[in-house]
Amino acid sequence: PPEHQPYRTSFHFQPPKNWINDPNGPMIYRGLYHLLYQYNTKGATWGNIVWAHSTSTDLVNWTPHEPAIYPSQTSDINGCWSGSTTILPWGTPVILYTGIDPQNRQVQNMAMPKNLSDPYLREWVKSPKNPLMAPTAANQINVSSFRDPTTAWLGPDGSWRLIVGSKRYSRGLAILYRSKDFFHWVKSQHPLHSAEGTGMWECPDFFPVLINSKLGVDTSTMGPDVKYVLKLSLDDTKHDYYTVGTYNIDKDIYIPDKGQVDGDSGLRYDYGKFYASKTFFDSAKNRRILWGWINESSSVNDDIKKGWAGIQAIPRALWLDISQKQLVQWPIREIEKLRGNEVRLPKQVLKGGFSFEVSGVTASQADVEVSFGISELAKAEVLDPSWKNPQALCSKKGALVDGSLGPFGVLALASKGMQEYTAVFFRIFKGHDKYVVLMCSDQSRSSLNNNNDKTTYGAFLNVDPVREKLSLRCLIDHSIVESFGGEGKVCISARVYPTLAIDDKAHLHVFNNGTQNVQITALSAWSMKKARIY
Ligand code: DQQ
Repeated sequence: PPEHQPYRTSFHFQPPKNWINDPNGPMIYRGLYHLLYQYNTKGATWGNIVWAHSTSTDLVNWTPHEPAIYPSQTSDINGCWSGSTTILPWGTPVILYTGIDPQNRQVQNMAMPKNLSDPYLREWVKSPKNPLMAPTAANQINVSSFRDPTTAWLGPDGSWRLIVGSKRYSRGLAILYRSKDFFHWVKSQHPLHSAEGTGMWECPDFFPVLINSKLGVDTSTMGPDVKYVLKLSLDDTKHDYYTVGTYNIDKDIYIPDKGQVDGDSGLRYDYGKFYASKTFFDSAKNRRILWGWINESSSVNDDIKKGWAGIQAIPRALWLDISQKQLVQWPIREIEKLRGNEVRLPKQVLKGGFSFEVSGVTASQADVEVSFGISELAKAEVLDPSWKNPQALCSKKGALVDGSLGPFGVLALASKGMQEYTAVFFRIFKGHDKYVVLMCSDQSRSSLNNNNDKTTYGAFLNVDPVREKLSLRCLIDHSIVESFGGEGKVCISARVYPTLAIDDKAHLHVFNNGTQNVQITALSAWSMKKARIY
């Protein structure tokens, strides 16, 4: 085996080597989960893209297969880019993906399984009718901004619909197509949705979510008990943002609800590194599952040295919050199978200015859940009305900046002498009519190696600390800290590359750098076992 690699993860999805990016066409077929993804067969940077393929019975352990799709036709000879699967009503999966043609135009192609009785769906046959959708002079589609078809949904009129990401000048577009037979696709006059100033929309995702339920529904489900989510990956800023709204099937348009914001200042799936994500409906467990690509924060040179780049986030179940204003995400329950010995601490007061080590877990490979209760709310620092940008506020008030209520939280991947650590924490402010909770992931001291991007991330968390406990879960896996605040209302994923806090030299602490005491109402930490990924 190659020399020991401290940054390879143990329970996140990653192939043995090379570059990976977007998750493509996730699905469940005959009880097997399929993950396909953008993969460079030749190196640790983007290029030579094929659809690599793995399957799993539990979304935790994976079996690799040969690439499912690779350039082989005129319509994809310069690349097989992102796309989705649709399960047809009689159970047949169909892939639609973006091909790059000889003129470097982006076109949409189809592939079908060669042998439906192979549960692994190892071989795929491309349609001789490809491309099924192409930019032409008549349809005025931008030839280099036309990609990433979604899962199709079936309307009450018997026509299939899907969207393809695009832009016109700086207006982001979700171009809508309709088809009666899945082969002949006709572009609609109107996009499903568009927004000025947002730039190219990559990897759109459009799906229904149930009101007042954590269960997921098939993409074609309609009716009074669903709302819709439109997710877009903004090429300009590399963030996945979404809005919640309604789908007017008669006009075939999506309308974000009042108060929902299109673009980068809108809601995000994840306020750290997380891009080009995609959901699918898990018909075996009636849930909607989100996959997202998490890129490196290291330099390209370091990526080439280590021979790989990119991992997939732990799959997350996702549903509509009871407020109907945002989504909630939680790591799939199956990941808890990897939990080993548990360290559980009794309820206790965490005094202002104090911290302690949580010992007895493999801190480089752990799952930590902690919840805080706050009684001295009146002592909260007043929120300056100009502090509107949570990420900027987290950078300004990092883990070492004392406050009143907070910063308190977790120090992950900490070295013995505290030269390195990643701090995930809360601060509570007094807003003008309510308390405001800020959640931060501060990477500024995560590594002594300054070639890494150590940007601090942050978000406001919609939890009322008067009535609710403030919970934090961190999935720590060598070079990633994936954090969930408020039981999944805010997610922040950070890539970090400690030089000292590696393997058994990593430590885990709980800290409170505020002047006020807080209560730890529960704390459990588990050593995580290694998943079988390849
Ligand atoms: N990655 C794919 C494109 C997509 C982009 C190419 C998003 O299809 O727009 O690898 O990361």
